[in-house]
Formats: sequence, C-alpha cells, structure tokens
Amino acid sequence: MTPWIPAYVGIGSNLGDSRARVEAAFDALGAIADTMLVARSRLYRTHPFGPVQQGDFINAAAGLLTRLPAGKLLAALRAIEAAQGRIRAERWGPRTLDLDLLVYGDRCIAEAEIVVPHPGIAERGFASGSDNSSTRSAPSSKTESGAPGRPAAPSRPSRAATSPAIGAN
Ligand code: PH2
Ligand code: MG
Ligand code: MG
Repeated sequence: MTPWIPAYVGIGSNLGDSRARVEAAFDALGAIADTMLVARSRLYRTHPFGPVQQGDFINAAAGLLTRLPAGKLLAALRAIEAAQGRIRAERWGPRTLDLDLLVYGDRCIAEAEIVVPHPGIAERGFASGSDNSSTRSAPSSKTESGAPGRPAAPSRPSRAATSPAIGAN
C-alpha cells in the first residue's frame, strides 16, 4: 500500500483579492486526489523579497498528507495555480497565486522541474516558523502577522479566519 507522505506547500499571492485566493488555495489543496489537508498556518502579510518592486504578499503554509509521488503533487499544484488564472510572466514578479512545494517527506530531489526541500525556505519566515523581519502586522483582522520569536504554528481554520492580528498585542 502506498504510504502517506507529509508535504508542506507555501502559498503566496499579491494580485487581486489575495486573501480570498489564499483561502481558496487551502480548499483546492484539500481537494487534490489522494491528498489530505492536515494543517494550515495563519495568513501573513509580507514585504516582497527578490529583485522586483511590487506590492506586499499574503503568504501562508499548508501541511498535507499525500500518497502522490512528488512529480504528480507538483502537477496538481500547477493545475490549481492555472485554475486561479496564474500567468507565468515575470520571474519573481507579481502573481495571483503561487504554490511552492517546500518539503516532500524526507526526500531530497534536485531535478530541472522540482527541487525539494525548496531552496528558498529560509527567506520564507511564514514557511519555516522563524522570525522574519519582512513579516509585519496586517491591517485586516482576518490576517495575522508573526510576532517576533513566535513560531508560525499551524492553527485550525476557524481560528485563522476569526482571530485578531496577534501583532496588535
Ligand atoms: N514570492 C516571490 C517573490 N517574492 N515575496 C514575498 N513576500 N512572498 C512571496 O511569496 C514571494 C515574494 C516569487 O515566488
Ligand atoms: Mg514562490
Ligand atoms: Mg512558485
């Protein structure tokens, strides 16, 4: 029987209604065949990193259990991006939805199409639970920010959707 593999996915958006897109992405991840959504982080508003000047991102991370091989899981992520109207234009540039496979079990894969663990985990504080100076308080009560030193522990959906920003305390 195919084992269940834990996998983590980084979610990002800075075009359109980014909060709605990230929420929809969680739902879509949970609907992937042979895959369960088992953990979801808060939503974080983050300053853009990389060489392109652009608006802030809404970022989050999802924890999955999957029986799909890494390549098929990646294809499913690409299909969700496409379904949300993702156009692959400028590298590092603005995007409606970006889904990055961060971790796939304990596998180390370095191929043209897939690299896990994702080489950018360190600059994605929302993914690693580390303090990240680019992460700051969000204006909406629906979006939480990481307080310094506080891990980005997965929270239940209801809590993520209703709690005030913890950066306010
Ligand atoms: N993704 C990028 C480029 N820059 N910046 C933030 N804050 N969050 C992202 O998800 C992000 C980015 C390209 O994928
Ligand atoms: Mg990305
Ligand atoms: Mg990507």
